[in-house]
Amino acid sequence: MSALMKKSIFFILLAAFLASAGLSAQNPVIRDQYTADPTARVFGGKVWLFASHDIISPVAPERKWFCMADYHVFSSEDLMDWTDHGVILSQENVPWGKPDGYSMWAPDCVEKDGKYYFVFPNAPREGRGFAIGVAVADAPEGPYRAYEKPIPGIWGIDPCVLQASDGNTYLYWSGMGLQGARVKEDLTALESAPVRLDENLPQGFKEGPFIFEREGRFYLTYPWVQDKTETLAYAMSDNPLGPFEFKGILMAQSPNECWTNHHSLVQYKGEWYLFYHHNDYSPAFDKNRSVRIDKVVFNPDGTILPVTPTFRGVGITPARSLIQVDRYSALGHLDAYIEFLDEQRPFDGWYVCLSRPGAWVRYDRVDFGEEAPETLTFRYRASRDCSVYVSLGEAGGLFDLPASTSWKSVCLPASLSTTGLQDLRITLEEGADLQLDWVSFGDDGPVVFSDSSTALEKYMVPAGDSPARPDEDGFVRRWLLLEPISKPHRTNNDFTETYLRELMGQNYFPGQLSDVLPKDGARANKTLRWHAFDSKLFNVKLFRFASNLSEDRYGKLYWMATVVNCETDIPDVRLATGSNGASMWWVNGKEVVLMDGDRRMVVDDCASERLTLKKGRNVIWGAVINGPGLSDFCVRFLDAEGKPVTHYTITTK
Ligand code: FUB
Repeated sequence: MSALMKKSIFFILLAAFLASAGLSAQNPVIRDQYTADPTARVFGGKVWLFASHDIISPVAPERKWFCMADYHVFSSEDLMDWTDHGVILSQENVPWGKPDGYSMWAPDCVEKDGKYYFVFPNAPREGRGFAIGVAVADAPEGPYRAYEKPIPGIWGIDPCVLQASDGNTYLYWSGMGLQGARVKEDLTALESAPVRLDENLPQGFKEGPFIFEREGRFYLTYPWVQDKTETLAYAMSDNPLGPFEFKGILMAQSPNECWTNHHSLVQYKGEWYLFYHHNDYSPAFDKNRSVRIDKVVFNPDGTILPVTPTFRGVGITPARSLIQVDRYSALGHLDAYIEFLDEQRPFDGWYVCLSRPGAWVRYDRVDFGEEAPETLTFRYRASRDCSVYVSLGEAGGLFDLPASTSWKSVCLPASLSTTGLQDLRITLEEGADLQLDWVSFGDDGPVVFSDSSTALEKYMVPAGDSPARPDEDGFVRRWLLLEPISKPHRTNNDFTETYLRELMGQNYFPGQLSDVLPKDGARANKTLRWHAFDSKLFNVKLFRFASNLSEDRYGKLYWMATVVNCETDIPDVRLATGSNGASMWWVNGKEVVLMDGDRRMVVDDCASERLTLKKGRNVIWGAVINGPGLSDFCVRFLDAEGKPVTHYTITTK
């Protein structure tokens, strides 16, 4: 081991990649766009989240008001991993709505006889204020078609539908107080005159009614301004249209004065959850909000215990994932606080700062499974050497973190006899101003890297939780990379077309070229793992990736994959590639580019035939082989005029 290597202590990125990142139901739950006014419904065993989609006004950004042009829907089977099914309805597709009204406020959705009825308020072409419309689909994710006309006789916002046990369907909304009426099952018309629901309730502005039935009783829950901003309050009745008796506050007003709150309650897998919103990603502008989830507990008499909003949210976090301790369950005292990693890029998330000895952060419900971990990786920054004590139930240990003014990941041996479900607590023992981005437990033993190998951070970083976008030149920078396979070659002249087809046609791992990608950190075979990266450069530096793993970096075959997600079909595009050395590329299972010979990395060196990127997921696979010398690649899509295609997102699942 070189002197440099001895000096370096376990500089590592990799242990963190052993984990499958992103699986954790921390708040907010949607981390790449604003979401508000959540209505959660259970269809087909999954939770479907119908939400408003807050944006900054594209026409008058200085107008600080609500602005929404469309709706997305999200689904989850575990409330932890959410799939964004994309836009289900936009303002241009509502025949009766203003195509530039930007008023697609709080929605709801219900199912009846295999049809999904999506109910939403919108600004009508004629007149002022809001009408309430309906769009229908055969599946919760759409496609939805809006009715020609809004529901007659309603002016208002915040529709909520109840399919009651009495066999009737009821619609509730706000506008001139909270109102409710019986409606037809297909929501085309009211079947009874609207009644006021709030007449017996305490004074104060109310909106956003959400009504549900539980054990024969009806709960009218609603945002209510008791003091300055909206609390969530509730009332109960034996009748779906009341009269309702006020019961109390379900969630207090927010301390940072986000003026609105809006919510729904849902029972899923035996537990009750409150979906609500807060302006986590937009502290300076409270009309850009984000959905959160916390648990709800009912008292034996049917009343509801007040819900405390948390960052930690619901669900269990695997110990071997990136544990975002800034989404804490509790903080030690005022010497611990959170900050954005980058204020200009709020969706990158936060770090927690332990500013003085004694400051601590606690993160509950970490699952270690049956095996105690062998390593603990910290991603951190600190201007002084720090020591932290990590406790997990009975187990605990002291960890030294050397000063580092830039973000760095350090993997340390951890002899913590910890299994099962534990609450994690990290206390600063020595040092000051320790900033922690995440921690992650692992199994493979710490890997010692030389200082130069830490330079990988200059080229690529672990893929973020939120979907990525191509860069402004259209280059795809998010990739799953398989640790390189040894294929010694003294020269690159061997890379003929026949040789490449034979080499890359062999089977190296299960699921090769398949539509389903391996998880970040998953093993491809006994020795090699997959890692999801965001490249800092347009060209992905495979050589750096290899040299970070071992000194042996020549004569390697690399496999890579990514997913391009399109909102609509994108026809007439070419996959343009460059690589050092030879490579092959596949789109949706079909070979589209083969680059043979002794190549240098040249942008758009080869391009595929014209192809269509289909609406939804498009899976791209690649394989690059190199003998002596550096290795890298770049990939982008070009349109019919040769311009980069940039209107899609990139994920690795
Ligand atoms: O999202 C716009 C409006 O803010 C909703 O309709 C209200 O309930 C409030 O959350």
